[in-house]
Amino acid sequence: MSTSTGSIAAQQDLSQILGRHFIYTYDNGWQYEMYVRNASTIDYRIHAGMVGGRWVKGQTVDLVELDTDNYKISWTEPTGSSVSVNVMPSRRRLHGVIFFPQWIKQHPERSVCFQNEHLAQMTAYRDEGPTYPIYVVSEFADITFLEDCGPDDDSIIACAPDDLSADYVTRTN
Ligand code: FER
Repeated sequence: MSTSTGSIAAQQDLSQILGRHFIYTYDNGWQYEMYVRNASTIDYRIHAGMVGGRWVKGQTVDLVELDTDNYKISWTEPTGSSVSVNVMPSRRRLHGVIFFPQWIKQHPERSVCFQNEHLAQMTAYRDEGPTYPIYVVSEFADITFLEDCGPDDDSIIACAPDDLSADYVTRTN
């Protein structure tokens, strides 16, 4: 997806986002956790919200540095959902836009699983639809926990959200 050639694109410094693991709560109450494994891959868990309980490893993403302390991570899920998240790690803020296909709005529980083990089911739901109208959720979030785990660590996101201790998501730093 690297098609631009301008000076900002040529000077990408991803050092402040690569390997970062963070827990955040959107202003609508939805709580998420993301681990930036490397420049093209994230793992994540969803702790609360419309599709709370869902988790994913090895999702391919597009990651760019927009400016100082401002990274944009964008991808499309096997479900047909598209997501674009701006992360400001030092500012401890984030903004996400999620574009849900209509079938997830109607049946959110269908996407609540460890997606890696249900890829054929997810793409079947995606292709069955309905896709439209797209349900767009645009929200700011506070990053409540942030740590540097280094790259490609499989132990960071390794179990379902429900299998974590109660204080896992309430830790702050
Ligand atoms: C996020 C917003 C949405 C995020 C993931 C999603 C890991 C995924 C949504 C879905 O597929 O249901 O901030 O971060």
